[in-house]
Amino acid sequence: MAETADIDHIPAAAALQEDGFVVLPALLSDEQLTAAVRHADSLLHSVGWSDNDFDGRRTRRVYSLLSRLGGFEPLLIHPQVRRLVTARLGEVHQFGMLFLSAVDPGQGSQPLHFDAGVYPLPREVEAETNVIWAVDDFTVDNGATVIAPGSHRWPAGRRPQQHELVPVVMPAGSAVVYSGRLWHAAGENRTQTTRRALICEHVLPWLRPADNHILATGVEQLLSLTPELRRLAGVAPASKYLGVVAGQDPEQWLLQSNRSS
Ligand SMILES: O=C(O)CCC(=O)C(=O)O
Repeated sequence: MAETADIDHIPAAAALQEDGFVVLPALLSDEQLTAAVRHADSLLHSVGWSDNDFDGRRTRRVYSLLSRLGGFEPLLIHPQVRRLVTARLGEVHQFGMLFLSAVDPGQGSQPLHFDAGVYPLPREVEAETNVIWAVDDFTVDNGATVIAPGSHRWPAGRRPQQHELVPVVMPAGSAVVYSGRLWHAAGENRTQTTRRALICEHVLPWLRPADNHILATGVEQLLSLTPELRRLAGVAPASKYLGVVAGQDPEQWLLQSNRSS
């Protein structure tokens, strides 16, 4: 089983660097967890199963969360998680894929993968640092994410064997932070209950994010977000010359467009 780290005592950043992941147990208060669970319930209410083997034909997924953050907001900006992600990717980074995943009873194991595999980059590039929040307890039987510790260092082409995989068992309200190069997958759900997770990828600012948050969220909703979440949505430019709007800082442009509308 993957070991957990007490972020106050074990240097979580060092564990993340060394093992490619770190489990941060019970980060949420009872109130925050209750709000997140309620929000997950409401989002999943009318959602059907995915239509492909990767996402899972007994898995429900909800995307475009920035326009309906509800009880998920504290998870996306949790200070301990933010510090770890920033230590890996630098001050300016953005959300990649961001979704709620509900692995229902009967869902088999997901194909093993590493998230940064969507980018045609050398394996050595740390392009992503990602977080899986347990909305429900993650157990060996209910589809806890399985990971291959240390696999973020493996060369291209090496794939995990079954004996190299360990389940990330953690109570609801915990998070696993992991490298985008770490091999992992959602586990098989052999129970009668659903295992829900909020999955939040973060990518370098000069890469195209897997999800187009600007379009999915829209200008009006972007303006309703905090400046931090707007930056994470991809509004922040990667540099003075990358990601500007008509030569202007996008944040300034957005605020001006709001004033003049
Ligand atoms: O749900 C999980 O445990 C992991 C899902 C995942 O890695 C993915 O869909 O990319």
